[in-house]
Parts: sequence; C-alpha cells; structure tokens
Amino acid sequence: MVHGLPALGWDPLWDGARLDADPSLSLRPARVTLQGRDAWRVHDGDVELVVGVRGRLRTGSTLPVAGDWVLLAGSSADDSVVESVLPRRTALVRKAAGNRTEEQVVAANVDVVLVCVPAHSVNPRRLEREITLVWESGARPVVALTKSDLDDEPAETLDGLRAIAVGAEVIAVSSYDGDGLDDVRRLADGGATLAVIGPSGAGKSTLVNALVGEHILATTAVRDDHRGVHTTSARHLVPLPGGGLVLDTPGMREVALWGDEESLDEAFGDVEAFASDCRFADCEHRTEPGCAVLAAVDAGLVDEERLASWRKLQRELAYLARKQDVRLAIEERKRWARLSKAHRGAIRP
Ligand SMILES: Nc1nc2c(ncn2[C@@H]2O[C@H](COP(=O)(O)OP(=O)(O)OP(=O)(O)O)[C@@H](O)[C@H]2O)c(=O)[nH]1
Ligand SMILES: [Mg+2]
Ligand SMILES: [Zn+2]
Repeated sequence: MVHGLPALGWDPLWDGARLDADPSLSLRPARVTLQGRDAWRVHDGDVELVVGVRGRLRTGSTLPVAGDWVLLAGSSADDSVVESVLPRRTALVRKAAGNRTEEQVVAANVDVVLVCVPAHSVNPRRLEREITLVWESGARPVVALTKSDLDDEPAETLDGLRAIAVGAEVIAVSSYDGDGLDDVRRLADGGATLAVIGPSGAGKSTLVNALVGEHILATTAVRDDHRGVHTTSARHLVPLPGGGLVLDTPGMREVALWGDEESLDEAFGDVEAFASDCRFADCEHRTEPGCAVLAAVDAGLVDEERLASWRKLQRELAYLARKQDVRLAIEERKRWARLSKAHRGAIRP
C-alpha cells in the first residue's frame, strides 16, 4: 500500500536532516512503524522489515520509538540495522510509570494528537493532563468525544469539553455509526501523522480500524464498570488509505506529566489570561489582594475546580523538577566516584 517515502510522511525538510546526519548518503531512511523491546519494525517506502539498532543508540531517549525516522545501514532486509535516529520534530513524552524520575518517549514526529474522551466516562481532570502533555510535545491537540452514539446530549458534552480543552478543536466521533470519521481523516490531510491517545476502552483501536477500513488491530469490550482492559500493548503506526498515517497507542493508566510550566500556560490559557491582570506579578491566586483570577472565579468566569487543577499540576511539575535535580546530583556524585576510582587505579599499579 505504501509507495515511496512521501507516503510515510517524508518531506524536503527531512532531506536536510538526512544530509546532516549522513553527508555521503550511504545510509537509507526508513520510518519506525512498531517498537518492540529488542526489535523494531520499520518501513523504507518499499517494504516493512524487522531490524535491530546499534548498541550506542540503546541509551535513554535515543532509542528509536514509533514514528521516528531512522537511517539504516546494510543493503538487504537481513542485514539492515538502525545506524542513527534523525532529530525529532515533535516528541510525545511522559514520565515513566511508577516512581522513576525518567522520561519515556511515547511517539515521535506526530503532527496531530487526537485525545479520546469516551462518552461513557468523561474525565475533565484527565483531559487537562493529556492536553498539557500534547502541547508539550510540539504537536497539535484535537479532542474527540468517542462513542458519541452513547451520548444523548453530545452538543452539551462538546461544550463542556471545549471549556476544558481551551484552544483545541473538539469533535464527536462514533466508529459504530461513522459519525465524525471524516473529521478525523481530514486531520491527516497532506500526509500528516496522527496519534490517538486516551484511557483504555476509549475506542482508540476501533477508531483506527474504522479509518483504515480493515480489522487490523485487536479490540476488547469494556468491563461493566466501564474500565478498559488494556487490549493494545504496542504502538503501531499504520498508513491511511486516503494519505497520512495514524498511530494507535495503549491506554495510559496514569498520565504523568513530563515538562515545564510553559506547557501548562498553554493548556490553561483561559486562567492565565486573567492572571496578567493580577496586582502582583508573582501572585499565587490564593488570598492576594487584587487577584484577577480569584475575581474571575467569583464572577463565574473561571471554574473553581479548574483553578484547583491548574495549581495541582503546577505543584506536580515543580515537584518533578526538584526530583530531577536530586537525581542529577546523585548521578554526578556517582560519576565522580567512578572517575576518582579509575584515577586511583591508574596511579596505583
Ligand atoms: N458504542 C460504541 N462502542 C464502541 C465504539 N468504538 C469502540 N467501542 C467499543 O469499546 C470497546 C473498547 O474499544 P477498543 O477500541 O478496544 O478501545 P481502546 O481504546 O483501543 O482500548 P485499549 O487498547 O485497552 O487502550 C469495544 O468493545 C468496542 O467495540 C463506538 O463508537 N461506539
Ligand atoms: Mg486499543
Ligand atoms: Zn492572582
């Protein structure tokens, strides 16, 4: 179905990036379609093949992820190996699950992220986190009310979502009756890459199957308590019949932020707009006199819960920044310990 690199999202700007990484043009470009633990599935515009990566790429965030453009060495499918990863234009990054203070790149070079909110369980606070994550990635967020066929008052729900996802387009989609599918296809116009995120059971894989027109991804019914069962376990990039590509992702259990406060300003642009009128530049919008945000809450212009959520996410990012500082300090200490040990070894035969 895919013919040539442009069908995979390659454009002239990538030619420049390729030339920088490989001036002699001895390596060939390919796009990562599926990321495994030790193997990667890539498409070179001609065929899809399974490849390994050079050992030096196996550290931290340089490991290729779905959506990455890589350069392959080797001429045949059997001896191809990823030699380098081209610099990412966008990267969807979250904090790794659990207590680790590490980033996890979920997907690369995505142009639009469709944030799915299932009609059977709309969770505004989760949506705020997801939108913040998308702004941070450099991609454009679009919110999809999925399973809209289950909603008796979709127009009302959409209004509610618009108030939370300020600045993002909001659409209603049903894979069952086909509602909104064209709106989603339009997002991939011009060969763009679309990623689909959202809670487990939101209907992400069903939507991707509907877009592709084939049942290529597994889906599972949600449990009675409306919680998904985490059917999808890998990130899979698939080309769409009408051009463009779509990346299905597993439902995230926790949406842990990774980023700085600037992405919050974008996600909470409505609250931020009032903050510029506060009397004090460092106003924390708690009890300060002349606080324009609190005045806006009083006037019913800003939802009190939304203000609370904004504060909470700010605290979370500040906490993350402190934890990162501690982690860096520990690593630096370890590095010095290693260096001085090596040094002692060198002078003491
Ligand atoms: N009513 C209705 N049900 C849907 C729709 N789309 C999907 N479903 C159902 O919702 C359930 C979950 O769908 P999936 O596509 O597996 O959900 P998912 O978001 O991929 O879930 P994970 O892979 O676990 O993250 C399945 O039973 C689907 O049949 C829809 O548009 N309307
Ligand atoms: Mg799925
Ligand atoms: Zn204030």
